[in-house]
Amino acid sequence: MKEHAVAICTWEFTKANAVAGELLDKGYEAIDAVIAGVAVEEENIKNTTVGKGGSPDREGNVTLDACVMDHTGNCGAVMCVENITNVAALAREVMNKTPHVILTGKGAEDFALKNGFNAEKLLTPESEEAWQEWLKTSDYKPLINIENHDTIGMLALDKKGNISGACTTSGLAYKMKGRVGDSPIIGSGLFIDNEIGGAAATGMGEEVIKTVGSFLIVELMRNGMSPQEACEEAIRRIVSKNPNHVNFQVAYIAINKKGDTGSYCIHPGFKMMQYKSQENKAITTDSYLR
Ligand code: SD4
Repeated sequence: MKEHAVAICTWEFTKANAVAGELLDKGYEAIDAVIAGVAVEEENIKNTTVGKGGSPDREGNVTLDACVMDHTGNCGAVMCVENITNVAALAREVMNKTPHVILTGKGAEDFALKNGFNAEKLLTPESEEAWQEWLKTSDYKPLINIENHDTIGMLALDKKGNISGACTTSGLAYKMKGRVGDSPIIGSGLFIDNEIGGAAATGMGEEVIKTVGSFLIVELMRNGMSPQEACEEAIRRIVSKNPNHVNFQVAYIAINKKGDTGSYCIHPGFKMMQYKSQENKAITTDSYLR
C-alpha cells in the first residue's frame, strides 16, 4: 500500500482538488476520486470554461468535451455534448458500458439520458450576456490566462498505487460550432499509463493536439525524465514548432508512480493544485516566457 495518495489538477481549483484528495485518503480508487473532483467545477456556474455556465460557441450553444482514463488503460470520451453537466462521469459511462471509446454530439446526449443523466440548460444568463457582448465585435482572439483557460484536468494516485485521470471543458469561448479541442482526446488532453504515470493539459487545444502533448509527457517519463522535466520538454516542443506561441498559453501537469509531480507552461500565470500528505496547496508553475 502507498503511504500517501496524491491528487493534482490544473489551475487553482482548491475545492475540486480537496474533494479528490480526501476521497483518496479514505481509500477510494483514483478513477472515482478524479470524477468526483472535476464534478465540482462542472457544477460551478461561475467557472465559464467547464460544465454548466461554460461560455458558448459563437452561435450561442454550450458544447462540452471530456475524457477519462483509468489504471487498466481503459478510456472513454464525449465530444460536443449539449445539455449534460457532468460530462466526465458520462465519459466513464462510455468507457464502462459501451464497446466504444468516443461518443459525440446528439449520440452522446441520447446515451446520457438513457443512463440516468438529466438534461439541463448549460447557458447561464451571465454567459449569455457575455456572449451577446462578444457578438458586438465578434473578435476571436484567445486570451492568455484564466479568463479563457480554466479547463480542469486532474490526475490521481490512489492508496493502491494506481493512477487515473479526467479532463473536462467547455472549450475555447466563442469557438466555431462543432469545434473540439484537446481535452477529450486521449493522448492530447489526458494520458495515463499506470506503469509510468499520467499527464493532462490546459490551454490552446490545437497546439496540444499537434504535439500529442500528454502522451508525449508519459513517454518522456518512460524514458527516464521526471514529471517536471517531461512537462518542460513538451512545452519546448510546442514553442520550437510555433513562433506564434507568444500569443497563446499551454500548461501541463504530470505525475509519476512515486507520486512526484511536475507542471510547466508557456506564459506566467498558471497554477496547479497538489493534494499530498493531507495538504492541499496551490503551486505556481514555472514558465517558458518570463
Ligand atoms: C480546449 N484546452 O478546448 C481547451 C481549452 C482550455 O481552459 O484549456 N480552456 O482547447
